[in-house]
Amino acid sequence: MTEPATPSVADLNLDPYWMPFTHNRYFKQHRPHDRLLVAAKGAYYTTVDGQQLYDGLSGLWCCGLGHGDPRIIEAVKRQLDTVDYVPAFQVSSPETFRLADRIAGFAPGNLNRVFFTNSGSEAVDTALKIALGYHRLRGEASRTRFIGREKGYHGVGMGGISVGGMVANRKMYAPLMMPGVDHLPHTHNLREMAYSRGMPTWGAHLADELERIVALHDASTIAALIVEPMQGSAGVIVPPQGYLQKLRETCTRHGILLIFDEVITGFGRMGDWFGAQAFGVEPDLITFAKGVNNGTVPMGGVIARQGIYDAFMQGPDYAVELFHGYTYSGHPLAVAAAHATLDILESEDFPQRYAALGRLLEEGVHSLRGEPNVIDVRNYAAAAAFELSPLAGQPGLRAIRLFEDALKRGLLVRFTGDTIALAPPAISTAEEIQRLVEGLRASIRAVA
Ligand code: PXG
Ligand code: PLP
Repeated sequence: MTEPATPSVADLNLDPYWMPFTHNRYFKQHRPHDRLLVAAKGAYYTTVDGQQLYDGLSGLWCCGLGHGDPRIIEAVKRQLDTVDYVPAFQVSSPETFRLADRIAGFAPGNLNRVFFTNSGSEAVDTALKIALGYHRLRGEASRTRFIGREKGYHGVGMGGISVGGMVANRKMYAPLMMPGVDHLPHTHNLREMAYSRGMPTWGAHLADELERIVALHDASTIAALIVEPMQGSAGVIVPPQGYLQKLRETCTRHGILLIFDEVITGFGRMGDWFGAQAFGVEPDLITFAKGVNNGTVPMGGVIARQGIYDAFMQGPDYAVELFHGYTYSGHPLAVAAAHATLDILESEDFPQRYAALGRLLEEGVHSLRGEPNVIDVRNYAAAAAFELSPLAGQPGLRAIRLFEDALKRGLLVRFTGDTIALAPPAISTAEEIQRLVEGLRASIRAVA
């Protein structure tokens, strides 16, 4: 790797910062300057050395409008000058109420009650608690089980890893995980669905597994099913045609709540406001985060069907109904950033712009079929991925090499296993998508 270019970076002590989801030893040994970012504007980051990096994953799926939009920045600055913090419990601000009202307006059907958190992980644990409470309050306290899905990512809270299906995120914490969780099989099958454009035609029958799981445990013990409409973290695994509809029907038939974890799929990425609308399936609860305020200030939340909220509204009206909340639920800075983000999403019809970008992306990424070691290409709206065959005995290494080669070409992308995931900012031009694809083609060849 290159020698440190500026004294300030050369002097930087990398040891104390324990980096999340990162190979800490490798990073600290190599001190990669192209992974130390100091500025961002539009679709580009700037590294400490002044290199421009195209932001191929919109941050971590959160900055879909690109970076530094003056309308969002100004809204946050204005908020700081007005009020920095408002207590979240027993007190609020008009803007927080107004934000919940707006989010309810974008949500499908009668999902119209919004609870704020600070992250997707907290949103997931909140949704699981709401599901348990709902059944208990309705006299079905035996409904305590949750069903997740293999390869699912629901953040890193104890609830989220329990319903999640990523073994590396789970195995270390096995004794702490929630009891009474079962998992649907994942829908990733290269033999049947490699190179699908959009939703694979094969795989709806995998939803029938839910009937088997219900028969095993009995519906009276199951509180909720939680799935990502499109699995993001696992590497853009798109639901097969008819699959989510079947899950919905089975849940309805058995009184099981359906939770869509829309932390990645919410707020435009799927070409509609939520994956629920894009895929035409209405869940009972939606979790969101990331795109709600373009990643500017941490924020997440849960949107509940009105009947779920209503079930909690019991007992004397001076009593707290849900013993749950975060110091920073509905933080004024996050709320301000969200209003500005929603203004832009709404006025410039960003869901449609994501869909249009998706058409370019689809053409681009599928042209990588046939490149060395590429074994799958998949996409839905403005999300795409390609999968590489692993190096013998060293799974993941080929993708790491590709990631590093792409950085040299000015492209920041994301790898998971041997899959490269792409979620470009919606403001990207056709030329930028072409440069992204051609840069990745060169990287695929370089690491072959
Ligand atoms: N649910 C889903 C569906 C997610 O994608 C979370 C919950 C957790 O959100 P927080 O805000 O607690 O991180 C996520 C987060 C990646 C990547 O590279 C994906 C996520 C986070 C970081 C990286 O795919 N998803
Ligand atoms: N731990 C302690 C000791 C606390 O007092 C609190 C909040 O008051 C928390 C954890 C939870 O923090 P947060 O509300 O930011 O999630």
